[in-house]
Amino acid sequence: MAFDHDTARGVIVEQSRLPPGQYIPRGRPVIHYGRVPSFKPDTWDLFVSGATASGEEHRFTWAEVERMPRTTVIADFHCVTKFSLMGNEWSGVSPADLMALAPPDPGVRHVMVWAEYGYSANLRMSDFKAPGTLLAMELDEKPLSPDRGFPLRVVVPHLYAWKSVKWVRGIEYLLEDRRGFWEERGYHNVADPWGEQRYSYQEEPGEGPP
Ligand SMILES: Nc1nc2c(c(=O)[nH]1)N[C@H]1C(S)=C(S)[C@@H](COP(=O)(O)O)O[C@H]1N2
Ligand SMILES: [Mo]
Repeated sequence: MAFDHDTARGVIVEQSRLPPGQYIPRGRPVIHYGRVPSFKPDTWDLFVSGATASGEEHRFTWAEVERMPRTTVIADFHCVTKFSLMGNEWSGVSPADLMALAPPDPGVRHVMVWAEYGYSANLRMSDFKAPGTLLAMELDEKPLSPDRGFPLRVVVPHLYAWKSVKWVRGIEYLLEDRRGFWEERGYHNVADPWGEQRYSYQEEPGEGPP
């Protein structure tokens, strides 16, 4: 994971490199499990739940999320099925800015990212807070398309792309790690593409929940 802060452009830029076993496909594949949800701005909200500092759940309307500070990240994106999408410009809310509005309990070490229809992915707090991680609203200076996660998705460019949850609806702070949707179905709990951490049978002690 190598990210630089380009202060002249005000963006965070990842050093572009193809991880082992990955290739650059023709076109720009879109992948997800299930249907594309529709966005209903009047009822949509983003929750921050679990082990919050106050013990209360936080909820933000779409208008409130739109007013949060913006960060831009330029980074590649690696799917475990071996294609990589290089040089994506994501813009949205950094986890640090969201956590300032909805602080976690000091004991929080993991998060579960929740999407429409119950899709989820767990992240170590260190990966959630990493410089390239974003709650993105835009890709390449345009609002996300519906199939890429409109209105809001997480991007974790330094991990395999199933961790980059589309159609995000909430962040759950965890005191103990728990497996998300693909992590429960045989995929690696950490998912570092540089270490080819593809499957759960590759996990070393300490890399997954007991
Ligand atoms: N909500 C949700 N997010 C998801 C998925 C999904 O099935 N549901 N699939 C993941 C997988 S496996 C990949 S490779 C990326 C694909 O992102 P893209 O369609 O923008 O290329 O989204 C991830 N985020
Ligand atoms: Mo994927």
